[in-house]
Amino acid sequence: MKSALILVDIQNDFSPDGALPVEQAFDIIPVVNKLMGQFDHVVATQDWHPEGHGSFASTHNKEVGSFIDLAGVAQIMWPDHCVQGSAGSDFIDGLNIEAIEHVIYKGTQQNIDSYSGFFDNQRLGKTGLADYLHNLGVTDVYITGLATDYCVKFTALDAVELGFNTWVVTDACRGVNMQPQDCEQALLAMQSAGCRLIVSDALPA
Ligand code: VGL
Ligand code: ZN
Repeated sequence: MKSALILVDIQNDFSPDGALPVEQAFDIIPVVNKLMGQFDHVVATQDWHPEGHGSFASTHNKEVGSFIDLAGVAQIMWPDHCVQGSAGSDFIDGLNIEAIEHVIYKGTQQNIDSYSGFFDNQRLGKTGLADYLHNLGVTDVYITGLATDYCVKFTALDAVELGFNTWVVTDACRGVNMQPQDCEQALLAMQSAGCRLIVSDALPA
C-alpha cells in the first residue's frame, strides 16, 4: 500500500477574496498542512487557464452561471479565474508548498474545461496524474481542496474509476454551492461511486 494526498486547486481565485469565491476556503489550509506528513506522497493540481478561456463568461459575452455548448459539451460560464501565472492562480498563502512534490496543471486548453485532476471534461486528454501515481506505485489516494462540488468531485470520481482506493477528507474540502445543496449532493455522489468519506482526525497520524 502506497498513499498520496492530492491537493485540488488550492488557489487564490477560489479563496473568499478571489474571482470564484469558495466560502471558508481558508479553513482548509491548516487541515491540509497537517495532513501532509501522513502520506507517502503529496501532489497538487492547479487550475491553469489561458486568457480568454472557453469557460469564461467574458469570452462569450455571457452571464456568469449561464450555460453554453463548448465544443459539444454543456459548459457553465465562470468569471475569469486562475489565468496562468496570475496572482489568482497562485497557491493560497499559508499552504505548505514545500511539501508538494509534483504539480499537475489542468484546464490549459482553450476550448475544453477540466474539473478532474485526471482528465479533461471531454475525457479526451489525460493530465498525467494517473501515470504519475501509477509509476510511484500509489494505490490509495486522499482528496482535499477546492471546490467540493466541481474539481474535488470529478477528481474523486475519476480516481475511484481508475481503481485507486479513494478517500475524500471532508473537513479538508470546501465548495462553491451555486445551488445550496450542491456540496452535499456532490459528497453523496462520490460516496455512491465508491469513494469513502473521512474526517482528518480519523486518519492515522
Ligand atoms: C473549479 C470551477 C471552474 C474548481 C475550477 O477548481 O473546482 N471550479 N474551474
Ligand atoms: Zn477553472
